[in-house]
Amino acid sequence: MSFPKNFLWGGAIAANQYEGAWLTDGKQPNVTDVLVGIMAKDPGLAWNPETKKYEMKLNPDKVYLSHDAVDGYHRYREDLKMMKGMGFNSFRTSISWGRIFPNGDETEPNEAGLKFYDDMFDCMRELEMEPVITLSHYETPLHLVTEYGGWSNPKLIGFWMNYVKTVFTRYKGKVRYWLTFNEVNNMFRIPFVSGAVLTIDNPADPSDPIGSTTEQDKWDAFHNIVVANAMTVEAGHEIDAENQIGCMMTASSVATYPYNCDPENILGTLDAQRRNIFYMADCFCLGIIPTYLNKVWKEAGVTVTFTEEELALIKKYTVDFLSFSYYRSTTFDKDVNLKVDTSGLVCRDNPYLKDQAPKPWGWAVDPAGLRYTLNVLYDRYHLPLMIVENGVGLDENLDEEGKIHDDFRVHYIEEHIKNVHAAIEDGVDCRGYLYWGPIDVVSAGTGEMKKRYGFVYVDRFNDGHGTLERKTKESYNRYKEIIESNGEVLL
Ligand code: BGP
Repeated sequence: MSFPKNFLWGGAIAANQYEGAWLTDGKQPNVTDVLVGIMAKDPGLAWNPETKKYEMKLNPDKVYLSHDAVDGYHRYREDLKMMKGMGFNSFRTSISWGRIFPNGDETEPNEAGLKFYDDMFDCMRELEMEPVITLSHYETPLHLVTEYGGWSNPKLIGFWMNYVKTVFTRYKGKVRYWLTFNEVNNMFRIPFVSGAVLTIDNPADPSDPIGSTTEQDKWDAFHNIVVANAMTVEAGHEIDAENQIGCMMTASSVATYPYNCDPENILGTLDAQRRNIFYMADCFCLGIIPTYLNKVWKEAGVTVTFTEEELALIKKYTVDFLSFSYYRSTTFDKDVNLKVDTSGLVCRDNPYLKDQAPKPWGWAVDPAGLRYTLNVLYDRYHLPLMIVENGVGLDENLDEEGKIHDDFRVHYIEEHIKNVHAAIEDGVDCRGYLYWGPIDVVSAGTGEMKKRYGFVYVDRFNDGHGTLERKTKESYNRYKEIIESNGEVLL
Protein backbone atom coordinates (compact mmCIF):
# COMPACT_ATOMS: atom_id res chain seq x y z
CA MET A 1 0.00 0.00 0.00
CA SER A 2 2.98 2.35 0.13
CA PHE A 3 4.42 4.39 -2.72
CA PRO A 4 6.48 2.69 -5.44
CA LYS A 5 10.03 1.77 -4.60
CA ASN A 6 12.42 4.48 -5.85
CA PHE A 7 9.68 7.10 -5.69
CA LEU A 8 11.36 10.50 -5.72
CA TRP A 9 10.64 12.45 -2.53
CA GLY A 10 12.06 15.90 -2.32
CA GLY A 11 11.64 19.58 -2.90
CA ALA A 12 12.12 22.20 -5.57
CA ILE A 13 13.52 25.69 -5.78
CA ALA A 14 14.87 27.94 -8.53
CA ALA A 15 18.20 29.72 -8.83
CA ASN A 16 16.68 33.18 -9.23
CA GLN A 17 14.60 32.88 -6.06
CA TYR A 18 17.24 31.17 -3.93
CA GLU A 19 20.83 31.93 -4.88
CA GLY A 20 21.11 35.73 -4.80
CA ALA A 21 24.66 36.71 -5.84
CA TRP A 22 23.08 38.25 -8.90
CA LEU A 23 26.31 39.75 -10.25
CA THR A 24 28.83 37.37 -8.70
CA ASP A 25 31.57 35.44 -10.53
CA GLY A 26 30.76 36.93 -13.91
CA LYS A 27 26.98 36.61 -13.94
CA GLN A 28 25.09 39.36 -15.75
CA PRO A 29 21.44 40.35 -15.21
CA ASN A 30 18.63 38.14 -16.36
CA VAL A 31 14.96 38.89 -16.95
CA THR A 32 13.81 38.39 -13.36
CA ASP A 33 16.62 40.58 -12.03
CA VAL A 34 14.83 43.67 -13.39
CA LEU A 35 11.45 42.76 -11.90
CA VAL A 36 10.03 42.80 -8.39
CA GLY A 37 8.02 39.65 -8.95
CA ILE A 38 7.22 38.04 -12.27
CA MET A 39 3.63 39.29 -12.27
CA ALA A 40 4.88 42.92 -12.21
CA LYS A 41 4.16 44.90 -15.35
CA ASP A 42 6.95 47.45 -14.95
CA PRO A 43 10.40 46.01 -15.58
CA GLY A 44 13.44 48.10 -14.66
CA LEU A 45 14.11 49.00 -18.26
CA ALA A 46 14.45 52.40 -19.94
CA TRP A 47 14.28 53.16 -23.64
CA ASN A 48 17.32 54.92 -25.01
CA PRO A 49 16.08 57.04 -27.95
CA GLU A 50 19.58 57.38 -29.38
CA THR A 51 20.47 53.72 -29.59
CA LYS A 52 16.77 52.79 -29.94
CA LYS A 53 17.24 50.06 -27.40
CA TYR A 54 16.08 49.17 -23.92
CA GLU A 55 18.65 49.37 -21.15
CA MET A 56 18.49 48.18 -17.56
CA LYS A 57 17.34 50.96 -15.23
CA LEU A 58 16.31 49.70 -11.83
CA ASN A 59 13.87 51.69 -9.75
CA PRO A 60 15.79 53.05 -6.72
CA ASP A 61 12.59 53.09 -4.67
CA LYS A 62 12.06 49.36 -4.98
CA VAL A 63 13.65 46.44 -3.16
CA TYR A 64 14.73 43.71 -5.57
CA LEU A 65 14.90 40.91 -3.03
CA SER A 66 15.96 38.31 -5.58
CA HIS A 67 19.34 40.03 -5.99
CA ASP A 68 20.47 38.58 -2.68
CA ALA A 69 17.57 36.17 -2.18
CA VAL A 70 18.38 33.81 0.71
CA ASP A 71 22.07 33.67 -0.20
CA GLY A 72 21.87 30.09 -1.43
CA TYR A 73 24.92 30.78 -3.57
CA HIS A 74 27.04 30.67 -0.43
CA ARG A 75 24.88 28.47 1.80
CA TYR A 76 23.65 25.60 -0.35
CA ARG A 77 25.75 23.00 1.46
CA GLU A 78 24.13 23.61 4.86
CA ASP A 79 20.72 23.89 3.19
CA LEU A 80 21.08 20.63 1.29
CA LYS A 81 22.09 18.93 4.52
CA MET A 82 18.90 20.21 6.12
CA MET A 83 16.96 18.78 3.19
CA LYS A 84 18.69 15.47 3.68
CA GLY A 85 17.59 15.67 7.30
CA MET A 86 14.05 15.14 6.00
CA GLY A 87 15.22 12.14 3.99
CA PHE A 88 15.08 13.76 0.53
CA ASN A 89 16.28 11.42 -2.20
CA SER A 90 15.91 14.12 -4.86
CA PHE A 91 16.20 17.86 -5.19
CA ARG A 92 15.15 20.23 -7.92
CA THR A 93 16.84 23.50 -8.70
CA SER A 94 17.73 25.39 -11.86
CA ILE A 95 20.93 26.40 -13.52
CA SER A 96 20.97 30.15 -13.94
CA TRP A 97 21.77 30.42 -17.65
CA GLY A 98 23.58 33.72 -17.07
CA ARG A 99 26.13 32.11 -14.77
CA ILE A 100 27.22 29.93 -17.68
CA PHE A 101 26.78 32.41 -20.54
CA PRO A 102 26.50 35.81 -18.83
CA ASN A 103 25.05 37.65 -21.82
CA GLY A 104 23.79 34.52 -23.51
CA ASP A 105 25.48 35.11 -26.87
CA GLU A 106 29.10 34.29 -25.97
CA THR A 107 30.66 31.28 -27.65
CA GLU A 108 32.72 30.21 -24.63
CA PRO A 109 31.18 29.47 -21.23
CA ASN A 110 32.10 31.09 -17.92
CA GLU A 111 34.17 28.56 -15.99
CA ALA A 112 33.28 30.07 -12.59
CA GLY A 113 29.60 29.41 -13.25
CA LEU A 114 30.20 25.86 -14.46
CA LYS A 115 32.33 25.15 -11.41
CA PHE A 116 29.64 26.47 -9.05
CA TYR A 117 27.08 23.94 -10.31
CA ASP A 118 29.69 21.18 -10.47
CA ASP A 119 30.20 21.61 -6.75
CA MET A 120 26.49 21.85 -6.04
CA PHE A 121 25.66 18.68 -7.98
CA ASP A 122 28.57 16.86 -6.31
CA CYS A 123 27.15 17.90 -2.98
CA MET A 124 23.72 16.50 -3.93
CA ARG A 125 25.32 13.24 -5.07
CA GLU A 126 27.30 12.96 -1.83
CA LEU A 127 24.04 13.35 0.05
CA GLU A 128 22.41 10.76 -2.23
CA MET A 129 19.92 13.15 -3.70
CA GLU A 130 19.00 12.80 -7.35
CA PRO A 131 19.39 16.22 -9.00
CA VAL A 132 16.35 17.28 -11.04
CA ILE A 133 17.59 20.28 -12.96
CA THR A 134 15.62 22.97 -14.76
CA LEU A 135 17.50 24.47 -17.68
CA SER A 136 15.50 27.67 -17.71
CA HIS A 137 13.46 28.87 -14.75
CA TYR A 138 12.67 32.47 -15.81
CA GLU A 139 16.41 33.13 -16.04
CA THR A 140 17.05 34.11 -19.66
CA PRO A 141 19.98 36.56 -19.82
CA LEU A 142 18.57 40.09 -20.15
CA HIS A 143 20.94 40.90 -23.01
CA LEU A 144 19.26 38.27 -25.20
CA VAL A 145 15.97 40.08 -24.71
CA THR A 146 17.12 43.70 -25.06
CA GLU A 147 19.49 42.99 -27.95
CA TYR A 148 17.65 40.28 -29.88
CA GLY A 149 14.04 40.57 -28.72
CA GLY A 150 14.31 37.24 -26.91
CA TRP A 151 12.68 34.05 -28.10
CA SER A 152 10.81 35.66 -31.01
CA ASN A 153 14.23 35.74 -32.67
CA PRO A 154 15.31 32.36 -34.14
CA LYS A 155 18.90 33.20 -33.16
CA LEU A 156 17.90 32.32 -29.61
CA ILE A 157 17.71 28.67 -30.64
CA GLY A 158 21.43 28.72 -31.43
CA PHE A 159 22.38 30.47 -28.19
CA TRP A 160 20.18 28.08 -26.21
CA MET A 161 21.61 24.98 -27.86
CA ASN A 162 25.12 26.18 -27.12
CA TYR A 163 24.13 26.56 -23.47
CA VAL A 164 22.30 23.24 -23.10
CA LYS A 165 24.97 21.23 -24.91
CA THR A 166 27.58 22.80 -22.65
CA VAL A 167 25.77 21.79 -19.48
CA PHE A 168 24.71 18.35 -20.77
CA THR A 169 28.36 17.65 -21.52
CA ARG A 170 29.78 19.11 -18.34
CA TYR A 171 27.33 17.40 -15.99
CA LYS A 172 27.16 14.09 -17.81
CA GLY A 173 26.85 11.35 -15.21
CA LYS A 174 25.98 13.82 -12.46
CA VAL A 175 22.56 14.93 -13.66
CA ARG A 176 20.11 12.58 -15.28
CA TYR A 177 16.75 14.34 -14.95
CA TRP A 178 16.47 17.58 -16.92
CA LEU A 179 13.50 19.89 -17.25
CA THR A 180 13.56 22.24 -20.23
CA PHE A 181 11.54 25.46 -19.62
CA ASN A 182 9.79 26.09 -16.29
CA GLU A 183 6.02 26.58 -16.61
CA VAL A 184 6.51 27.49 -20.23
CA ASN A 185 2.78 27.48 -20.88
CA ASN A 186 2.72 30.73 -18.88
CA MET A 187 4.24 32.49 -21.83
CA PHE A 188 1.12 34.38 -22.84
CA ARG A 189 0.35 35.41 -19.25
CA ILE A 190 3.85 36.59 -18.39
CA PRO A 191 5.64 36.85 -21.75
CA PHE A 192 8.63 38.83 -20.48
CA VAL A 193 9.80 36.08 -18.14
CA SER A 194 8.19 32.87 -19.33
CA GLY A 195 8.58 33.49 -23.06
CA ALA A 196 11.50 35.90 -22.53
CA VAL A 197 10.13 37.94 -25.41
CA LEU A 198 10.09 41.69 -25.94
CA THR A 199 9.24 43.76 -29.01
CA ILE A 200 12.36 45.83 -29.60
CA ASP A 201 11.73 47.11 -33.13
CA ASN A 202 9.62 50.25 -32.85
CA PRO A 203 7.72 49.26 -29.70
CA ALA A 204 4.31 50.93 -29.57
CA ASP A 205 4.96 52.52 -26.16
CA PRO A 206 8.54 52.19 -24.89
CA SER A 207 7.44 53.35 -21.44
CA ASP A 208 5.43 50.12 -21.26
CA PRO A 209 7.82 47.46 -22.59
CA ILE A 210 5.75 44.42 -21.62
CA GLY A 211 2.50 45.93 -22.88
CA SER A 212 4.20 46.74 -26.19
CA THR A 213 5.09 43.15 -26.98
CA THR A 214 3.08 42.15 -30.04
CA GLU A 215 1.00 38.99 -30.41
CA GLN A 216 3.09 38.07 -33.45
CA ASP A 217 6.30 38.25 -31.42
CA LYS A 218 4.77 36.08 -28.70
CA TRP A 219 3.70 33.44 -31.19
CA ASP A 220 7.10 33.56 -32.89
CA ALA A 221 8.58 32.90 -29.46
CA PHE A 222 6.22 29.96 -29.05
CA HIS A 223 7.37 28.61 -32.42
CA ASN A 224 11.07 28.89 -31.57
CA ILE A 225 10.65 27.41 -28.10
CA VAL A 226 8.77 24.39 -29.47
CA VAL A 227 11.58 23.76 -31.95
CA ALA A 228 14.26 24.35 -29.30
CA ASN A 229 12.54 21.90 -26.95
CA ALA A 230 12.72 19.12 -29.55
CA MET A 231 16.35 19.93 -30.32
CA THR A 232 17.10 19.79 -26.59
CA VAL A 233 15.63 16.30 -26.32
CA GLU A 234 17.73 15.21 -29.31
CA ALA A 235 20.95 16.71 -27.92
CA GLY A 236 20.27 15.42 -24.42
CA HIS A 237 19.96 11.83 -25.65
CA GLU A 238 22.91 12.12 -27.98
CA ILE A 239 25.23 13.40 -25.26
CA ASP A 240 24.11 10.85 -22.69
CA ALA A 241 21.70 8.02 -23.44
CA GLU A 242 20.88 7.92 -19.71
CA ASN A 243 19.42 11.42 -19.79
CA GLN A 244 15.70 11.81 -19.17
CA ILE A 245 14.47 15.05 -20.64
CA GLY A 246 11.13 16.35 -19.42
CA CYS A 247 9.04 19.42 -20.07
CA MET A 248 7.60 21.46 -17.20
CA MET A 249 4.07 22.83 -17.23
CA THR A 250 1.91 24.71 -14.82
CA ALA A 251 -0.93 22.22 -14.66
CA SER A 252 -3.26 23.91 -12.21
CA SER A 253 -5.39 24.84 -15.23
CA VAL A 254 -5.98 21.16 -16.04
CA ALA A 255 -8.22 21.21 -12.98
CA THR A 256 -10.53 23.80 -14.51
CA TYR A 257 -14.04 22.58 -13.76
CA PRO A 258 -17.17 23.73 -15.58
CA TYR A 259 -19.08 25.84 -13.06
CA ASN A 260 -22.24 23.94 -13.99
CA CYS A 261 -23.50 21.63 -16.73
CA ASP A 262 -24.43 24.41 -19.16
CA PRO A 263 -22.95 23.05 -22.42
CA GLU A 264 -21.41 26.44 -23.08
CA ASN A 265 -19.45 26.12 -19.86
CA ILE A 266 -18.36 22.61 -20.83
CA LEU A 267 -17.05 23.87 -24.16
CA GLY A 268 -15.57 26.96 -22.54
CA THR A 269 -13.70 24.76 -20.07
CA LEU A 270 -12.27 22.70 -22.89
CA ASP A 271 -11.17 25.86 -24.66
CA ALA A 272 -9.57 27.27 -21.47
CA GLN A 273 -7.62 24.06 -20.91
CA ARG A 274 -6.39 24.07 -24.50
CA ARG A 275 -5.33 27.71 -24.41
CA ASN A 276 -3.64 27.43 -21.04
CA ILE A 277 -1.82 24.13 -21.01
CA PHE A 278 -2.55 21.67 -23.79
CA TYR A 279 -1.48 24.07 -26.57
CA MET A 280 2.08 23.54 -25.43
CA ALA A 281 2.03 20.16 -23.73
CA ASP A 282 0.56 18.62 -26.92
CA CYS A 283 3.57 19.86 -28.91
CA PHE A 284 6.11 18.51 -26.42
CA CYS A 285 4.40 15.25 -25.46
CA LEU A 286 2.50 14.23 -28.60
CA GLY A 287 4.92 15.78 -31.09
CA ILE A 288 2.16 17.62 -32.94
CA ILE A 289 1.09 21.20 -33.43
CA PRO A 290 -2.57 20.87 -32.41
CA THR A 291 -5.10 21.89 -35.07
CA TYR A 292 -7.20 23.92 -32.59
CA LEU A 293 -4.39 26.48 -32.67
CA ASN A 294 -5.38 27.52 -36.20
CA LYS A 295 -8.45 29.21 -34.81
CA VAL A 296 -6.48 30.83 -31.98
CA TRP A 297 -3.96 32.23 -34.48
CA LYS A 298 -6.71 33.54 -36.72
CA GLU A 299 -8.32 35.37 -33.80
CA ALA A 300 -4.96 36.82 -32.74
CA GLY A 301 -4.25 37.93 -36.33
CA VAL A 302 -0.89 36.16 -36.42
CA THR A 303 0.82 33.84 -38.85
CA VAL A 304 2.65 30.81 -37.51
CA THR A 305 4.19 28.39 -39.98
CA PHE A 306 6.25 25.36 -39.07
CA THR A 307 8.37 23.91 -41.88
CA GLU A 308 8.13 20.22 -42.80
CA GLU A 309 11.56 19.71 -41.33
CA GLU A 310 10.55 21.33 -38.02
CA LEU A 311 7.38 19.25 -37.85
CA ALA A 312 9.42 16.07 -38.35
CA LEU A 313 11.81 17.12 -35.59
CA ILE A 314 8.97 17.88 -33.16
CA LYS A 315 7.36 14.52 -33.95
CA LYS A 316 10.58 12.61 -33.45
CA TYR A 317 11.90 14.24 -30.30
CA THR A 318 9.08 14.23 -27.80
CA VAL A 319 9.92 14.44 -24.11
CA ASP A 320 10.67 11.43 -21.91
CA PHE A 321 8.40 12.58 -19.11
CA LEU A 322 6.09 15.38 -18.14
CA SER A 323 6.75 17.35 -14.98
CA PHE A 324 4.37 19.94 -13.62
CA SER A 325 3.30 22.27 -10.87
CA TYR A 326 -0.11 22.04 -9.23
CA TYR A 327 -1.35 24.50 -6.63
CA ARG A 328 -5.10 24.88 -6.99
CA SER A 329 -8.12 24.26 -9.17
CA THR A 330 -10.61 26.70 -10.57
CA THR A 331 -14.04 26.81 -12.14
CA PHE A 332 -15.05 28.11 -15.54
CA ASP A 333 -18.14 30.22 -16.01
CA LYS A 334 -18.72 31.87 -19.36
CA ASP A 335 -20.20 34.93 -17.65
CA VAL A 336 -17.17 35.67 -15.46
CA ASN A 337 -13.81 36.79 -16.77
CA LEU A 338 -10.93 34.46 -16.05
CA LYS A 339 -8.17 36.09 -14.03
CA VAL A 340 -4.67 34.84 -13.52
CA ASP A 341 -2.24 34.68 -10.62
CA THR A 342 0.93 32.65 -10.19
CA SER A 343 -1.09 29.62 -9.25
CA GLY A 344 -3.07 29.61 -12.49
CA LEU A 345 -6.54 30.63 -13.56
CA VAL A 346 -9.06 32.08 -11.16
CA CYS A 347 -12.76 32.40 -11.89
CA ARG A 348 -15.73 31.72 -9.59
CA ASP A 349 -15.18 30.12 -6.21
CA ASN A 350 -15.96 26.43 -6.10
CA PRO A 351 -18.72 25.95 -3.50
CA TYR A 352 -17.74 22.31 -2.94
CA LEU A 353 -14.24 23.07 -1.71
CA LYS A 354 -14.10 23.31 2.05
CA ASP A 355 -10.52 24.43 2.53
CA GLN A 356 -8.95 27.72 1.77
CA ALA A 357 -5.38 28.74 2.48
CA PRO A 358 -5.16 31.58 4.99
CA LYS A 359 -5.23 35.11 3.62
CA PRO A 360 -3.76 37.27 2.13
CA TRP A 361 -3.31 34.73 -0.66
CA GLY A 362 -6.21 32.51 0.27
CA TRP A 363 -5.90 30.02 -2.58
CA ALA A 364 -8.64 27.40 -2.74
CA VAL A 365 -7.24 24.07 -1.63
CA ASP A 366 -8.24 21.10 -3.77
CA PRO A 367 -6.15 17.98 -3.16
CA ALA A 368 -8.49 15.83 -5.26
CA GLY A 369 -7.74 18.21 -8.12
CA LEU A 370 -4.18 16.88 -8.06
CA ARG A 371 -5.44 13.31 -8.46
CA TYR A 372 -7.68 14.48 -11.30
CA THR A 373 -4.80 16.36 -12.98
CA LEU A 374 -2.51 13.33 -12.77
CA ASN A 375 -5.18 11.14 -14.35
CA VAL A 376 -6.02 13.57 -17.15
CA LEU A 377 -2.36 14.09 -18.05
CA TYR A 378 -1.61 10.39 -17.97
CA ASP A 379 -4.64 9.48 -20.08
CA ARG A 380 -3.72 12.10 -22.65
CA TYR A 381 0.04 11.54 -22.91
CA HIS A 382 0.86 8.08 -21.49
CA LEU A 383 4.14 9.45 -20.22
CA PRO A 384 5.71 9.15 -16.78
CA LEU A 385 4.69 12.13 -14.66
CA MET A 386 6.56 14.01 -11.99
CA ILE A 387 5.10 16.56 -9.59
CA VAL A 388 7.83 19.16 -9.27
CA GLU A 389 5.85 21.88 -7.50
CA ASN A 390 3.03 21.73 -5.00
CA GLY A 391 2.91 23.74 -1.82
CA VAL A 392 1.35 26.52 0.15
CA GLY A 393 2.60 30.03 0.83
CA LEU A 394 1.86 31.37 4.31
CA ASP A 395 2.67 34.56 6.17
CA GLU A 396 4.57 33.16 9.15
CA ASN A 397 6.32 34.56 12.17
CA LEU A 398 8.18 32.93 15.02
CA ASP A 399 6.23 32.59 18.29
CA GLU A 400 7.63 33.57 21.73
CA GLU A 401 9.52 30.32 21.89
CA GLY A 402 11.04 30.92 18.48
CA LYS A 403 8.92 28.19 16.85
CA ILE A 404 6.68 28.01 13.81
CA HIS A 405 3.58 25.86 14.00
CA ASP A 406 2.60 25.53 10.37
CA ASP A 407 -0.32 23.14 10.89
CA PHE A 408 -1.95 24.31 7.70
CA ARG A 409 1.05 23.28 5.64
CA VAL A 410 1.07 19.87 7.31
CA HIS A 411 -2.59 19.43 6.46
CA TYR A 412 -1.95 20.65 2.89
CA ILE A 413 0.84 18.19 2.13
CA GLU A 414 -0.89 15.28 3.81
CA GLU A 415 -4.03 15.70 1.73
CA HIS A 416 -2.16 16.22 -1.54
CA ILE A 417 0.16 13.28 -1.00
CA LYS A 418 -2.81 11.01 -0.23
CA ASN A 419 -4.26 12.02 -3.56
CA VAL A 420 -0.99 11.29 -5.35
CA HIS A 421 -1.21 7.82 -3.91
CA ALA A 422 -4.81 7.49 -5.04
CA ALA A 423 -3.78 8.48 -8.57
CA ILE A 424 -1.05 5.85 -8.55
CA GLU A 425 -3.67 3.31 -7.53
CA ASP A 426 -5.81 4.59 -10.41
CA GLY A 427 -2.96 3.42 -12.65
CA VAL A 428 -1.00 6.63 -13.16
CA ASP A 429 2.76 6.33 -13.54
CA CYS A 430 3.84 9.09 -11.16
CA ARG A 431 7.54 9.04 -10.38
CA GLY A 432 7.94 11.72 -7.73
CA TYR A 433 6.63 14.42 -5.46
CA LEU A 434 8.88 17.45 -5.11
CA TYR A 435 7.36 20.03 -2.79
CA TRP A 436 7.72 23.66 -3.88
CA GLY A 437 9.91 25.77 -1.68
CA PRO A 438 11.17 23.37 1.05
CA ILE A 439 13.18 26.34 2.30
CA ASP A 440 11.75 29.88 2.29
CA VAL A 441 12.76 31.67 -0.91
CA VAL A 442 11.71 34.89 -2.62
CA SER A 443 8.20 34.53 -4.05
CA ALA A 444 8.13 34.34 -7.83
CA GLY A 445 4.87 36.18 -8.33
CA THR A 446 5.22 39.11 -5.96
CA GLY A 447 8.96 39.11 -5.25
CA GLU A 448 8.47 39.13 -1.48
CA MET A 449 9.82 37.08 1.42
CA LYS A 450 6.59 37.24 3.38
CA LYS A 451 5.00 34.50 1.29
CA ARG A 452 6.78 31.51 2.77
CA TYR A 453 6.54 27.92 1.57
CA GLY A 454 9.40 26.36 3.51
CA PHE A 455 9.75 23.49 5.92
CA VAL A 456 12.77 25.58 6.83
CA TYR A 457 12.32 29.21 7.83
CA VAL A 458 14.78 31.87 6.68
CA ASP A 459 15.18 35.07 8.64
CA ARG A 460 14.74 37.65 5.89
CA PHE A 461 11.94 40.15 5.38
CA ASN A 462 10.27 42.22 2.70
CA ASP A 463 12.36 45.31 3.38
CA GLY A 464 15.51 43.25 2.88
CA HIS A 465 16.70 43.00 6.49
CA GLY A 466 17.35 39.70 8.30
CA THR A 467 20.12 37.49 9.57
CA LEU A 468 19.45 34.74 6.98
CA GLU A 469 19.49 32.24 9.83
CA ARG A 470 17.69 28.95 9.05
CA LYS A 471 15.23 27.26 11.44
CA THR A 472 13.06 24.20 10.97
CA LYS A 473 9.26 24.52 11.18
CA GLU A 474 6.86 21.88 12.50
CA SER A 475 6.12 20.63 8.97
CA TYR A 476 9.78 19.61 8.67
CA ASN A 477 9.22 16.72 11.06
CA ARG A 478 6.00 15.62 9.42
CA TYR A 479 7.44 15.55 5.91
CA LYS A 480 10.35 13.57 7.32
CA GLU A 481 7.95 10.96 8.77
CA ILE A 482 6.09 10.74 5.48
CA ILE A 483 9.29 10.20 3.51
CA GLU A 484 10.79 7.77 6.02
CA SER A 485 7.71 5.56 5.78
CA ASN A 486 7.54 5.96 1.98
CA GLY A 487 4.14 7.53 2.51
CA GLU A 488 2.71 4.74 4.67
CA VAL A 489 1.99 6.93 7.69
CA LEU A 490 -0.72 8.57 5.62
CA LEU A 491 -2.38 5.49 4.23
C1 BGP B 1 5.54 28.81 -9.83
C2 BGP B 1 6.99 29.00 -10.07
C3 BGP B 1 7.84 29.04 -8.87
C4 BGP B 1 7.12 29.53 -7.67
C5 BGP B 1 5.76 29.03 -7.43
C6 BGP B 1 4.99 29.70 -6.32
O1 BGP B 1 4.84 29.64 -10.68
O2 BGP B 1 7.53 28.06 -10.98
O3 BGP B 1 9.00 29.70 -9.24
O4 BGP B 1 7.67 30.41 -6.84
O5 BGP B 1 5.01 29.13 -8.59
O6 BGP B 1 4.60 30.97 -6.72
P1 BGP B 1 4.75 32.25 -5.81
O7 BGP B 1 6.16 32.28 -5.37
O8 BGP B 1 4.38 33.41 -6.65
O9 BGP B 1 3.79 32.05 -4.70
